[in-house]
Amino acid sequence: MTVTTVQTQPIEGQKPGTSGLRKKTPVFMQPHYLENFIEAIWIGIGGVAGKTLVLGGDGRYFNDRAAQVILRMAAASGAAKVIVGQNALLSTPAASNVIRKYKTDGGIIMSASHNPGGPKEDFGVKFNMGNGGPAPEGVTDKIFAATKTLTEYKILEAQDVDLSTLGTTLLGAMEIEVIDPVADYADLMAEIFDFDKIRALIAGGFTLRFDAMHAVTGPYAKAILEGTLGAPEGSVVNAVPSPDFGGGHPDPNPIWAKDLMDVMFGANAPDFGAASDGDGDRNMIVGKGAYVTPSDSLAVLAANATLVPAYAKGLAGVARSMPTSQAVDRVAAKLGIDAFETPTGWKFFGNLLDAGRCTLCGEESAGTGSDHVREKDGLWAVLFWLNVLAERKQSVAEILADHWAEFGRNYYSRHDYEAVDSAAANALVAELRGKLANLPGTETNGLTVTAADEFAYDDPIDGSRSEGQGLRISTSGGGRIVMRLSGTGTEGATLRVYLERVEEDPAKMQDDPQEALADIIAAADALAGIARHTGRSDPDVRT
Ligand code: VG1
Ligand code: CO
Repeated sequence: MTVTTVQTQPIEGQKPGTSGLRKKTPVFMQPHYLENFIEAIWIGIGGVAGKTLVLGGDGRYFNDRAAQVILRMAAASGAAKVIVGQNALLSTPAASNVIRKYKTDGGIIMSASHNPGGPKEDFGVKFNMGNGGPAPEGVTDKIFAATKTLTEYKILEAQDVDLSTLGTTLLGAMEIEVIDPVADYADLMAEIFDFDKIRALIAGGFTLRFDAMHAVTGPYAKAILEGTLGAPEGSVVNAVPSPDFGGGHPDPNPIWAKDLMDVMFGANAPDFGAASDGDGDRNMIVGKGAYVTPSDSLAVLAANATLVPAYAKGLAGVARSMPTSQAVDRVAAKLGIDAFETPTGWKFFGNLLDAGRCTLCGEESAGTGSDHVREKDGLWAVLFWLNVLAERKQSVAEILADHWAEFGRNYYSRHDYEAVDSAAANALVAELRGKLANLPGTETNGLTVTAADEFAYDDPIDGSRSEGQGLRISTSGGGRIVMRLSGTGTEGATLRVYLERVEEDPAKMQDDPQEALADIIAAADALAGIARHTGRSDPDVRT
């Protein structure tokens, strides 16, 4: 087989965002587009020669084609071996596990995660390091720099590799091992949780519904929830991964997982509902008539962690992204453990997890995880809840109520303004940034601003500094407003407005979050001029 060296030119705009490079699929399918970015990864990681990598994706449109290109490029540049999930499928947490378990040098995950998939929708590529976690900024900066200077890439001339059959083959001199995408992950879950207890819970009549949203967790949830844990067939719905996620938006929140919400708030609701996203790293938890915000979920799991075998000895610490509600901080304070605040994106948790400084971490965007892998993990969070429910023998609503009674309730909501004109969004941020220094002490909508700044993060482990990570404004009454622009969107700009207020009055724990936050919501608009800049009177999504 011959190696061809293809002449190419830098392509603009290949800067990895919050989680890898995400673009519209037709952009990724342009000549050289994928190849350039893969070559830039090889350069950014110091070459792929002699290395062993993992490859998999969430099965979205172009996943199969991209896998063949990546394999031929890895072989052409001298990689020793690539471990591939069967049919090029691996959920993001499963990929993280395989990278770690087989002590590989890293991996490539093909996914645009919660973004829709299809010929006209989104595709993405991300590199994870040997620890199983997303490449840190130091590495993504090198990859981006390489996209701006590269002039050629190497690719092997070869037929497609059969990725549907388990086992080992050769591509040129490179070994390819096709593995069952579910088996290693299922083994890991069995080590972490008390499967006997969960099995007994389900055998006792506890009912559940897991909505895989036509995305990659279907086979994982079927195998574990229905296969191993004995949930009746049909408990996992939309379980077959499809290239366009059944035409849906595989983002597990009350808007995009509305079907599940309707069932859980309907007359014959099961005891427990959950959903996951395109690549399986996000989770939504909902009880009978009780939606659990991701921020609350993190706090509840932290408070109940010792009920799970893997965390029985207690937590080293917890970490949350800056916009995530401070509910988990209150748990950490009570437990006497560290609570870290990091920028948005899972890559910032990696150093803390590697150093053993934190055990659980999470984001308000439906991401929860622990030191078992270096990605957030949707199905893991679901199993964690099931383990807690099996031990506590209470409903989700009761567990939430108990939690708020003990720790107070951090009312929380995120308002997204999607596909906003980029110039308008940037102007909004620039104007608010310019005002921050003068805000403390001023009053808006009856609230006094107590602090305002732009978040920068100094990594306590490697000392690196990440600036420009979101504008945050604290108010009297335990209120907080955070604003930042999304780094995963592929169309215009998405403005995210994160709203929070602490309530400690036991009589006020069951209010509607939008009502409980009304003053904060009004203050956010008054301070930033959201309607004035964007021309929008309402957000597209409220989570
Ligand atoms: C969003 C979320 C962030 C998450 C990221 C990747 O980023 O806010 O918390 O880590 O998506 O999640 P942004 O920059 O759009 O706000 V996933 O499941 O898309 O890998
Ligand atoms: Co995801």
